[in-house]
Amino acid sequence: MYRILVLFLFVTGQLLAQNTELNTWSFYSEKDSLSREVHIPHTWNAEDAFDDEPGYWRGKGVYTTTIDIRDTSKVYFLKFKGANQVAEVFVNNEFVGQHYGGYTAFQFDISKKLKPGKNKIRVELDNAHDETVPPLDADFTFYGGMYRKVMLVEESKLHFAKNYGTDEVRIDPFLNENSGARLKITAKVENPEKEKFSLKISLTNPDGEEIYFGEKKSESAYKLEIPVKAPRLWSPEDPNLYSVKLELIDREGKIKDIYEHKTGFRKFEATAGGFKLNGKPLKLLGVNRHQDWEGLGNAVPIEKQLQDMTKIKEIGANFLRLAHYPQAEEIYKAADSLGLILWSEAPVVNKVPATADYEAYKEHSVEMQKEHIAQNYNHPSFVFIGYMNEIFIRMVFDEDDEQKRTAIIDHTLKLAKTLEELTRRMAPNHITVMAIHGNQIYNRTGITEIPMVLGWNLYYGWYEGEIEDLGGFLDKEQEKFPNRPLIISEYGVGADVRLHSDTPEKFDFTEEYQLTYHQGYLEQVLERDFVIGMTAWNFADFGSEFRGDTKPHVNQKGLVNYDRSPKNIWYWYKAVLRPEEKFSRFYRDLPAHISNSPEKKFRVISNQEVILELNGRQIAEAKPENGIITKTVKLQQGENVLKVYNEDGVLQDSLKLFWRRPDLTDTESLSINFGANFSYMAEDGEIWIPAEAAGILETGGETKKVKSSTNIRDTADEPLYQTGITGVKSLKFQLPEGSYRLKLLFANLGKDKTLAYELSKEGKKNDTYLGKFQLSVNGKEISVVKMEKFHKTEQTIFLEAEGLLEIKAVGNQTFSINAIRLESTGE
Ligand code: GCB
Repeated sequence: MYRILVLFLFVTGQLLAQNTELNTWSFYSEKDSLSREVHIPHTWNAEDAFDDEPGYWRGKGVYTTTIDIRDTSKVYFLKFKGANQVAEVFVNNEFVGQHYGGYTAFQFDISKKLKPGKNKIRVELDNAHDETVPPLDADFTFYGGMYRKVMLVEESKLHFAKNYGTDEVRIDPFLNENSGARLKITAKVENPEKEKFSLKISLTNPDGEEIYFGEKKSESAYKLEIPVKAPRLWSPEDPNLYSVKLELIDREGKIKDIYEHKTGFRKFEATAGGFKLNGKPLKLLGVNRHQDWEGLGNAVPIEKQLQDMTKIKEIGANFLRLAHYPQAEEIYKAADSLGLILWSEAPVVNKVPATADYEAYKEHSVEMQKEHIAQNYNHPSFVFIGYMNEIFIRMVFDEDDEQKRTAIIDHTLKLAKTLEELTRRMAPNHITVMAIHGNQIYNRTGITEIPMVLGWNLYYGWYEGEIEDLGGFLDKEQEKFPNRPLIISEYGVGADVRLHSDTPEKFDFTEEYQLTYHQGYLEQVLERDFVIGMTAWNFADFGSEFRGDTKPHVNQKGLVNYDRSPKNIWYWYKAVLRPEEKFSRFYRDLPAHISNSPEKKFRVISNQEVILELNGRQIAEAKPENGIITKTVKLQQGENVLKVYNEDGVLQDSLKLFWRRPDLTDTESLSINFGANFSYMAEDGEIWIPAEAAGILETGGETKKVKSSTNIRDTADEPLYQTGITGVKSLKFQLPEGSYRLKLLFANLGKDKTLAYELSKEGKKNDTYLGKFQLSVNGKEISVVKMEKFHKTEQTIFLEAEGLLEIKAVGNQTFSINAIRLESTGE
């Protein structure tokens, strides 16, 4: 079933050559010993990283295809833009090369192994854990597969030399002291047959006009310098791009190879006084980005990925951290043309082994950083270069042995120095950077002295402390290290758009807590000039298999959902980071207000003064504070219509809101979630309210609220099962006379584990294990079967009520319960 694919001329990006995208492969997985046809981009973990089974398959997959070679006077390269994580490549069953690391491109010259006609390509790819390949551990899923493009690149024998997965051409734009600029270009040429040729160089300005043309005689290496008068500078507001074109022309005037790339003239510096772009101070504000997508894992078509870049630009970001690994080439190109300053990094995350694996781990890290820099160097957006993230976090959590800690620290420092030195050598005009977690171990070991700029990943108000603690922490760091440029490289909280609360609290996963948190962080950072920038964690929700948050296997700190639909916070950023683009939009929570009180707090996301209207009557003129207008209104029973106008009376947005009381007098159902401070909208549209809001409840026994962060099996309703109450002797509700279906929801939450990233280390360890127990419901006995850990069960019973519902433990027992739903059967 081998197939050859579309041939086409590839003219964008770095090279012009006859390129064939190899899209269709036969794929054999060692997991199931089956072969199937697959298409690139491909991963084998798009599904199993999200199912109830802990873990995801990490092992070997074998891809095979055939290519048809007609012109043997050419040279051929197989280029992989990203394959996770160890690849071995064979042509006609002969080994051609091996590559470590899943996030950088690599290519092999396969010419010598080819014969005219059909040739067989085999790629053995393995994503099994390997102690020599970074990242060893991280809060994201290491999907296996050839998830970026694979190309057959056909070149003339005379071509630009290749190294580290790219052409050996370096472009350095420099601004002179006066208003002029110069472009330095170095290029190497592969010319095995010592042909005579010429190199043509042209530079085109942002309007497409050629402003320089030159021609050089045959050389194996070039060092060129092109003067540019009055360059139009590259910046986030005005990302002016120039085009560089280099052509190798043979004696007959035929073009043998072309290298084309966009460049931009800009100058940057980062000091403790702040960041400057083109001599002007610029506060760097933006987000982090992971590359995966709901339902697709990391095998995400480029068109989709580019939508991310527009959405990031749209909120007014000028800065983007590509965490924790180099991303697709097109992402860098989009950053160039949109004007996003990049922090790009190699994937050395969470730990460095202090074992016999260290040397190989170091070698692979060094290779990755070389590829990372070589492949992205020419992008004007490529400014901050990193190579480590929270590198001591595993040690802090897992290692108590002093000797072992010392060894880990020594090895990590050694590697950090090597990577720093390498980065400064390969990219002497760039800024080096490292991200660390909120722990003084980094200052104590001196690793913080190694990079030029330090990035702190700070989660005050989530994993530890309170939102307001941020400022104090920053001030202290600034006092201790006044000359150190500092960025907040991560800050964020999990937010599930199905959860809403007017009393948001830490770790509740409500969007309201997310809003409060981001408001607090931005405010504290804007007050401090010495913080040169910040990037929110994360632009989008992303896959992290081990997580058991309210949506298991997903880290929900995104400003947009995993499918990229915006959360409220995305609009809030847009309002505050782009004050010139006036808009007002109702903050969306749940479509119904189920409460005894008609009073409802609502919010408008806005960067302008507004007029508010409720059910056709003007209720207020209001001004936003920190991007939000908050108003409490009295609703009428049933439907309410809210409208917001700008000062000129132009309608900005409208919202329908339904109010009903939490009883069964007028409605058919009531759903109550115990132990929760939020209302939850399930997939079927049912809104589950917290027991307190139901307001009709009496509980007997010494009850305790419990909360878990574990994936509950066989349900997508984690928010119902992850909270509950234990120690209950009885529950009493008033119910209008009638017949009902009562559903009781239970879960065995086991012992709650400490979250991997819970920085305060203590964690909460509730033993919420449920044994088998007997209940009586209005006198009728039922027994709840013993559940396995992290499993749930439900009991449905029909009852006639004469004004009361009473659920009681039988005998001297107590019980735990997670949620109940009452539905009138209408009889
Ligand atoms: C961090 C890590 C990042 C995690 C994040 C989190 O500090 O750098 O990879 O995803 O925290 O959400 O816990």
